Order: sequence, then structure tokens, then C-alpha cells
Amino acid sequence: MKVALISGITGQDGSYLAELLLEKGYEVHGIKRRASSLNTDRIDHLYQDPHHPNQKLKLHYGDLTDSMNLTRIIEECRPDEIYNLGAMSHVKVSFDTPEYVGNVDGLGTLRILEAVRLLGLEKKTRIYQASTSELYGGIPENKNDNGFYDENSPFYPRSPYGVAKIYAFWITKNYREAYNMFACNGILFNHESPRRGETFVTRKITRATARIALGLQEKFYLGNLEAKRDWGHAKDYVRMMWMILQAEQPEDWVIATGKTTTVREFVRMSFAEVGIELEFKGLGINEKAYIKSCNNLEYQLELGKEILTVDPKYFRPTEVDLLIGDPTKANTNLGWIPEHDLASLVNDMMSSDIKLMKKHQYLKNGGYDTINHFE
Ligand code: NAP
Ligand code: G4F
Repeated sequence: MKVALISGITGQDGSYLAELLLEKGYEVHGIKRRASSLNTDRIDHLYQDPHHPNQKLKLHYGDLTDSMNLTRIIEECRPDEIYNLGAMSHVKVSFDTPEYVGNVDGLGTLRILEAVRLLGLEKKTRIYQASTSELYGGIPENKNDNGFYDENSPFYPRSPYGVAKIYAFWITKNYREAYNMFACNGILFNHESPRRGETFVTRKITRATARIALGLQEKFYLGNLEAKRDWGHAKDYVRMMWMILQAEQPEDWVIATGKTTTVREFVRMSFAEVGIELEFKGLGINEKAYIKSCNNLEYQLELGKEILTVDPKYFRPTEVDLLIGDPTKANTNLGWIPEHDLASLVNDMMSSDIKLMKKHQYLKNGGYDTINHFE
């Protein structure tokens, strides 16, 4: 039986990847941080009875800032594959905690690579590093002739997060070349899901849309509505992480959809999912969105009601204006074909958040929390 170790197993990608690997028959080990409150919501359904002899998911307390702890965990489980997904992954927050991000997102990767080497596992253990489209920084002239970022495009990170991740990218590549390790970077463009953290823009939008539609919230605030992102579904992207480690040669891969969309359009699409049409008026920090029409009898809101305002507090000191990736190498060489497009992503996130907010509404009104009430 193959053994995998996932750092960041409690995050969006870690939880989907753990599911995928368990389905494939792996024994899965995950590193979770000790927190004062429970942080395993996304994987609880995979980990119901830790004492069961057939429990194939095993959790270890750990942290990417602690070399000895990482070395001990790797020595204990001697993994065939390590997926290094652990990171402080919020770009805006990285401007507030730059040193910490350098330590976790940059040096954390080195600690894993070095532990594998020191334990003499460099021939056995394949390593996936969660690299990012933030490395490109959205510099227009660095796109290829077809207008995309690909594996050969130059990097120009625009945040402490991007700078930390560029160290992780290069140290992964360096260990591959210096020590012949099967260590790969997946340069993943934005990917989202119903499990996306609540402060990333897509989830912030789908949660707020659901709450506004249900009358639980009046309006919400966003930063740069002009920013454009290449958004895919996390389930498609974790499948590709696994494929990268099954490839014949260790290489770096771009994973993207090849389409880019503004934040404003994502807002429009989310409201359209519940039959609400919006009208945007004003420019820059004065832009607002209003209810134009409601075509769903369940979600009737006052026409002309203001539901979105720009708040500059969400602007970044340096912004990545536009990201769009070229996944041709992954499509051609590994046969990676995503199952979701942006419309099905928005549909998945909205139906999940409507269900969640209906549950909140029900509980707020004194209902009991019966597990399958809203399934
Ligand atoms: P996420 O939901 O924010 O999950 C991050 C995970 O890292 C969580 O399990 C978190 O633990 C853990 N973590 C944070 N600090 C840690 C530390 N010091 N030591 C050990 N673990 C730590 O992120 P994601 O969206 O799943 O992304 C997974 C990886 O892919 C990240 O490295 C991210 O930077 C990268 N990436 C993401 C995208 C994207 O669009 N999602 C695109 C490109 C690259 P807690 O649960 O305790 O916070
Ligand atoms: O959802 P975001 O916070 O994601 P961002 O910055 O693109 O980073 C995500 O994707 C990266 C891959 O490219 C990952 F490496 C990284 O770990 C993370 O998963 O913001 C997307 C865009 C930005 O341009 C931001 O300025 O949305 C804009 N935005 C506008 N209003 C907002 C908001 N972002 C957030 N988080 N909150 C807002 O209110």
C-alpha cells in the first residue's frame, strides 16, 4: 500500500486530496497544527474513528516552522509521496505577517526537502510543492505570444506571499537538480470550491450572496472589482497534483483553465444563480451594485437596493491585476482535463452556501440541528 504525507491537510486542497488518495487505496498521513479550537472541519468526515483498525487516515501534530517535528513525522511514516500544501495562503494577510510567511511558505519547503534528504529517502519519496500563479505577478509583458503565463514565463512576485513561494519554487527545483530528487512544482492558478476559506474573494462573494438572498444580511464590501483571475475547481486541481507525482519525470507544471474573469463578473454570476440581476454604477472606489430584478419567487429583494460597496481597506499595497494560465503541457503530456468550468464552479459554491445559510437561518429561528435536515 502506498503511503502519502500531506502538510496542510486541514485546508481546502488538503481535504480534497486526502479524499482522493484514500479512494485510491493510499494510507494517508496528515500534519495538523495544534489550535485552541478545532480546525479539522474539512476532514472530519474522513476521520470518524481514530481507533478503528481500518482507519487509513492518520493525523500528526506539527508545524512547518519546526524542522525536528517534520523530520520525526517523515521518519515515522516513510512516505512514498509528500504533498507540501501547508502555507499561510492569504496574499493580503502576507503584507501584515511577512516574516512569518517567509518562514512557513518559504523555509517550510526547505525543511521538508532537507528532512527527506537527511533521512536517506531521496530515492523513495516523491515531493509535490504547492507553487502558485502569484509568482508571475500579472506583469503583462511576461505573458507568452498567445497571451498566457506558462512554464517558461518569467516570475515577478508582488507580495510577501509570492516572494516566499518563489523561494520554495527554486529550492524545490534546486534539490531536484542537486540531489536527483523527484521534486516537482505545480504552478496552480486560483482554484475554489465550497470548502474555500471564507476570506478569499469567491467564497466571500458566494456566502454574502446567499445571506443577502435569504434576508440575513443587507450588503457586503469588496476591494478591487477589476482584478481578473483564472478560476478553476479545487477537485480538478488536486487530481492533477497526484498526476504530477505519477509522471515519468519530475517536472514543473502549470495548472489553469486558460480563461480569466473579473471579480465583478463573479459577483454578477453568483447573484444570477439565485435569479437576481444586478446593476453596477459608479467607478473605482465609488462603484456600487444594486438589485435590478429578481426572477426567483423564493428570493425577492427590494428593487434598487444597494447590496455591494467598494471598501479600499481590501486593496493590496501591490496588486496582481490579471492572471491567465496555459495548461497545454498538463493537457497534452498528462492528459489532465478539468471536469468543471466557471459556471459549474459558481453553481457548486452557491448551492452549498445557500444550503449552509438556510441551516444558519433555521438554527437562528430556534430549529434543532438535525444532521441531514438540509441535505
Ligand atoms: P488553505 O485552505 O489556506 O490551507 C492551508 C493549510 O496550511 C491549512 O491546513 C493550514 O492549517 C496549513 N498551515 C498554515 N500554516 C501552517 C504551518 N505553519 N504549519 C503547518 N501547516 C500550516 O490553502 P489551500 O487553498 O488549500 O492551498 C493549498 C496550498 O496551495 C497552499 O500552499 C497555497 O499557498 C497553495 N496554492 C493555493 C491556490 C488556490 O487557489 N487555492 C493556488 C496556488 C497555490 P490550518 O487549517 O490550521 O490553518
Ligand atoms: O481570492 P483572493 O484573496 O486570491 P488571490 O490573492 O488571487 O490568491 C489566491 O490565489 C493564489 C493563486 O494565484 C494562491 F496562491 C493564493 O494562496 C490564494 O489562494 O483575491 C483574488 C482577487 C485579488 O485581486 C483581490 O484584490 O480578488 C481581489 N479582491 C477584491 N475584493 C478581494 C476582495 N480579495 C479578497 N480576499 N477579499 C476582498 O474583499
